[in-house]
Amino acid sequence: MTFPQGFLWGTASASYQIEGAWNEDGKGESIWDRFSHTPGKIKGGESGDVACDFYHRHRQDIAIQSELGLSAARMSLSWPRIIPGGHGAVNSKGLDFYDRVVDELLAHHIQPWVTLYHWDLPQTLEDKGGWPNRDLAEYFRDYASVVVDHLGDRVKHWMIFNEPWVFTILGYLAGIHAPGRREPGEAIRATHTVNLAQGLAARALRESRGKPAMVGTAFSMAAVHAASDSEEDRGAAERWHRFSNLWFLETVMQGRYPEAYLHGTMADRVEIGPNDLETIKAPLDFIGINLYSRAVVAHDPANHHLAAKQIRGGSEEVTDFGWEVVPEALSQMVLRVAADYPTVPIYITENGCSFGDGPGPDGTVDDQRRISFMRRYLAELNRAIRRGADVRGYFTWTLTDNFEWTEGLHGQRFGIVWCDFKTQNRIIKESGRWYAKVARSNALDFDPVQSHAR
Ligand code: IFM
Repeated sequence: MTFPQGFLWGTASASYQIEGAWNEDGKGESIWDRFSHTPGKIKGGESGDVACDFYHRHRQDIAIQSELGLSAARMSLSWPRIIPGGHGAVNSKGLDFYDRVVDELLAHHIQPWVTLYHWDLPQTLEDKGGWPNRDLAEYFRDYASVVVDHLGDRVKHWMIFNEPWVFTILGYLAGIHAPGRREPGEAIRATHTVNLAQGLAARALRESRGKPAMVGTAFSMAAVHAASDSEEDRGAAERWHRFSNLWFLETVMQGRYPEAYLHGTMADRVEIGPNDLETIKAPLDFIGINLYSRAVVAHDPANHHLAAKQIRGGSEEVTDFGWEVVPEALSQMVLRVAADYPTVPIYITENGCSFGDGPGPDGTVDDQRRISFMRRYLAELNRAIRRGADVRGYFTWTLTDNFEWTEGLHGQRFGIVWCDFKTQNRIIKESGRWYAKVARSNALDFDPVQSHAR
């Protein structure tokens, strides 16, 4: 199975999950610093204070990416490292760090794909109300301008947000991610501010003094499967799809909220200003899809908004996180997005799995389950491409095992490179070596029988 010429192969990462150096060189506190320093929030009381120490070890990690023959690296910037107070004064040492990382990637012929925001909001802005506060949209636009003015001469591919649905809903509704609030009304308001911020930042990135930028966002997506064939369950699945997959995509592409509610609209729930939808609409140059699994959804009259609930899928094969392994979810999702936006290129900005396999007696990490997972998901991606989807690259989550949010450092290992968090020693896993072969040959050796052997 070959991939289109020029197809990009990379890994994805996020500032808080790998950088460490949480209070070095003038960096401000982020909501994830505050959250992980609050007892009881993170498994084992761990934090990203040091994480993979990428702040000091980025040269080594970029050398590994180069050794693997990868052509692109997705990374995110820490807003409080660059603007410690969220808006206003810029910390030049923060920008210097990202200069070093971008220059090192380019020196290894690896394209930097930069995400502006992967969840580490400056705590000062949370103190002003966080994402439910509309003012944040403009602060975010200003941050985007600072960043693109500085890096835009070298960075050509930008993602505005990583998984806007996840950080608004888990952060402000479910309360299991920073800032840990459980306020349903505020959560929906947060989604509106983030949509405004997305539109404003897209313009800021395009107005940069540098060369033209390609602008997208990395959306969390899961193919939604109805719990049964009943009309009610199918309706619920469609509403779930619109809310969880399209809430930030249809807005930016078309300037309207998807019709996800059983009764009423977004405008009945949040005040939408007269020009808001115009501001929000800023069609993206590419669509980033982060996909790990599927969602199985049933009708639920107790949910007054979506009248839907996610239920257990029941697949036997799951990752250590308990996420169902459903490779066809990737082709289904890609083909659906491609059908909705046939002229917009798609990139898989995240896909991967958590399996805890560690070093064996010979020192190697033989993570065959990860290889099996990746091979089957990539085969499905290849199938979607053959059916006409314009997919131009794949970023596996992630390079090194890292800080997996509430699961801490040791809870879930997603890396193709083992990280010993005590010694900071790295070992390229067998999956990393396998992925390197795929990237180098731009092709997948797919044997359906072997690929199911676990
Ligand atoms: O680690 C996360 C990442 O930050 C966002 N997408 C999902 C990954 C695995 O949970």
